[in-house]
Amino acid sequence: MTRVAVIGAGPSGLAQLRAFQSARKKGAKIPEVVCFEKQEDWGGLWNYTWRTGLDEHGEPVHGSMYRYLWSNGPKECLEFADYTFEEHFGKPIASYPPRAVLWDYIKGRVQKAGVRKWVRFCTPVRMVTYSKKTKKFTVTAHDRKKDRMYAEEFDYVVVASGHFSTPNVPYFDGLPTFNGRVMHSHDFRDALEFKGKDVLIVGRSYSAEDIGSQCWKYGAKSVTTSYRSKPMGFKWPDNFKERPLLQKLVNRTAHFKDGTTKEVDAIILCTGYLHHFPFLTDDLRLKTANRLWPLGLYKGVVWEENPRLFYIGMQDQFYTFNMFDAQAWYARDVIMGRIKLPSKDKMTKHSKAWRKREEKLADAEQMIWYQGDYVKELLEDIDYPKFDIEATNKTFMEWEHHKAEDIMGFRNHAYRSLMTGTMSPSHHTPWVDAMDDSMESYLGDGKKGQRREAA
Ligand code: FAD
Ligand code: NA7
Repeated sequence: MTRVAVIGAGPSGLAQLRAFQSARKKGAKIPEVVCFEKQEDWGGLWNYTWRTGLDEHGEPVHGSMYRYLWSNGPKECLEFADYTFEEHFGKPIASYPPRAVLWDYIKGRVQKAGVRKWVRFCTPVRMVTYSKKTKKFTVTAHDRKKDRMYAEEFDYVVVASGHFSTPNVPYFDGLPTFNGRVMHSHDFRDALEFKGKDVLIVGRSYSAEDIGSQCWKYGAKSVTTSYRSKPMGFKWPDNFKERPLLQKLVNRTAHFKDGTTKEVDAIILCTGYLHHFPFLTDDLRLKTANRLWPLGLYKGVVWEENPRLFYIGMQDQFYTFNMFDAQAWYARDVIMGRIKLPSKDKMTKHSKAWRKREEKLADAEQMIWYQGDYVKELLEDIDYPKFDIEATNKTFMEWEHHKAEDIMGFRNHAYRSLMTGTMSPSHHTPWVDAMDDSMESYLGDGKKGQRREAA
């Protein structure tokens, strides 16, 4: 029997499990699927952990999510086309759910699909090798509960191990002797740690924006962000400033490129992540920065050097869950022989054309339309329920405009579901006042767990 190994049970790996289960439900004979997951539960980054550094087994902690994290884009743009928020929660819900609500939603679909038995939890993959002779992969995994290492053969491998887990940590003069807290965003967990403090954030992308906003919301005395390329340019509150790149620290004084200085108590390096696959040999390993079109992946999914290997979710992301679905359905159909791949040359030419277009993108709006076109192309070849990409892009545009209008208020907006047509209700409490990020509070009537109780 054909065997498929899926590495990771986050949204991308779970999309792969659901893709196979959906084919089986429609009567197809599917391969044996084994999913290796190093954590003890599924959901990937959405499965929050308080741990930092190493986990209970001595493995690097995968989680980069933090308490009070609310979706940074409208949920309408990531909704599964085959399992809506309304189906899961039994009613329409507001548009920017906190982490626990999204985790519950992700889990709901795979629980319904009955695929948990395909997952081997607490089992990190240590090594994957490919034999040209047998045309098989050998996957070596470590069952941490039994403390047993073993190897098994597979015909196909799907890498869905995520790429927002291994921190990219630059050096700045004075860091080794700075006697306040220094951390990377990967290790950030609770903004209340910074209440009353002067916080310096390095970076200008999503982590910098959101962690900076969180620290402000939970009572930091001041937030200073420092950018390498250009400022984020939002209308920030008075005690929130943007400065050009940090040059050095002298004791607690941060010196910036424009000659200004600021005394700070803590530094959070929101400087992004590395694509890191310590379990893959050179011939199988994707090497890329965080960008919309990594090279070497036909249709953003198929490893051109060896089309028995697939990667899901390796792009920088505007689209997330439903893009991972489209990718997983595509990988499934290649594996099941429903999609015939062109020659290697044709695949590489196709990827290079997408890359050329990617290099010309000038702003976030163009990037969203580009990624929408990419998802649209995948949808043409698969039986994932079609959804309106243009309308999804337009919702992303509204999101961008709402952020530009009010960075601390954009999450108060509501959007229409692109899957059901239902208009989402407004949330009961403005985001700046909503201190409790629990599912109970979010789905409730707003009378419990807000500012006065939490502060
Ligand atoms: P992950 O969620 O990272 O899951 C990968 C899985 O692989 C993990 O379970 C991990 O344990 C497992 N794994 C890794 N290595 C191994 C191994 N060797 N062996 C076995 N298992 C392994 N997206 C949104 O749509 N909205 C948001 O609001 C949003 N906020 C974000 C906030 C933060 C702080 C971060 C870091 C990301 C955010 N994202 C958001 C993007 C996020 O990347 C996706 O939502 C999604 O989690 C990606 O899914 P994934 O399965 O590709 O990767
Ligand atoms: P991103 O989006 O990859 O951004 C990384 C940021 O780090 C970006 O602003 C970079 O600056 C900055 N960076 C990287 N290296 C340096 C150095 N050496 N000096 C200064 N600044 C640097 O990662 P995020 O963590 O923000 O977002 C990842 C995901 O988490 C995302 O999907 C969100 O949904 C949540 P640049 O912009 O290139 O000047």
